[in-house]
Amino acid sequence: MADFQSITLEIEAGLAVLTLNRPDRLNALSAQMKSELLAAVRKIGAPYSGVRALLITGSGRGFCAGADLAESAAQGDLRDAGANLIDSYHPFFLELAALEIPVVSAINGVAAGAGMSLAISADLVLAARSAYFLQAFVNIGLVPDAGSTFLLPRLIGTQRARAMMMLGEKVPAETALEWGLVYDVVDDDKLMDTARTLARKLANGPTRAYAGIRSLMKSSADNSYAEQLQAEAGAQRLASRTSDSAEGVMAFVQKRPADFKGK
Ligand code: T3D
Repeated sequence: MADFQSITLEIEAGLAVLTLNRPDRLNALSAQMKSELLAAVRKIGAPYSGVRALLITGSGRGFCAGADLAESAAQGDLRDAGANLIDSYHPFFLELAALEIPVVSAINGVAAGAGMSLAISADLVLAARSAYFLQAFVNIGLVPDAGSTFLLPRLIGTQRARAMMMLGEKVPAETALEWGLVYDVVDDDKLMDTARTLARKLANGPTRAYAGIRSLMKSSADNSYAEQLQAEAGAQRLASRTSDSAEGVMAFVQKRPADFKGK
């Protein structure tokens, strides 16, 4: 367990579990938490870290209530939210997006503001039945940030994204599932077991193929059809040369489960 104050990070057998840990503030993103998140994601993404999947969740009754508004208020007239984003949010969100391993988020309660941006930055978002999503920004006169205007319309379409962003209303987990914002919704008491099982499956899977899938899903947002076919061919060339691909094919022929090593 690494030595952090506002988060915890456990790494076991290739699975990293990162827990936001300021439950009395609904895990709001303080300066300290953001700097610890950056350190954690760098540790996870470091060469030879051995981490093959990341699970992100929150402690207590919230996933993350977004920016720590007590800190925002304390900045008073000197506050420049744009500078805050560039200095203390973007480095973390960019490193998270650049990870070459699958990321799962387990949404245990409210995911609001930049906390919602974090929730939907994951490849697979799993929500507890009592959880909800909130584009809280507009309620305090701000615009969505930390990637929400990029990710949200791509996940749920522009009309629903605009409604969430402009109305600032709670979207319950079941609605989020219907809209395609989350992969699945489970009973609250099953959330962490289900999330760990899912993340463990990914940690034991063909890691380099997952890296290729992450990269292709990103490039498909902007590429033409022809460019994306080309990107698929490039990624497939790399994947087909991995030991895991050789193992997958051999396991199929020998009618046994594949034993992927992430190489
Ligand atoms: O400058 C920049 O940093 C730019 C970046 C901006 C990114 C953003 O994320 S902007 C959006 C910031 N987030 C919000 O506006 C959400 C604020 N919170 C809420 O609207 C509500 O707390 C919730 C809807 C999330 C939950 O409501 P509820 O009724 O379940 O809980 P609560 O009683 O409001 O909150 C519980 C405690 O957590 C409470 O403290 P207390 O009274 O028990 O001492 C509350 O003040 C605290 N808390 C909740 N959210 C935040 C927070 N403390 C600091 N920052 C928060 N965001």
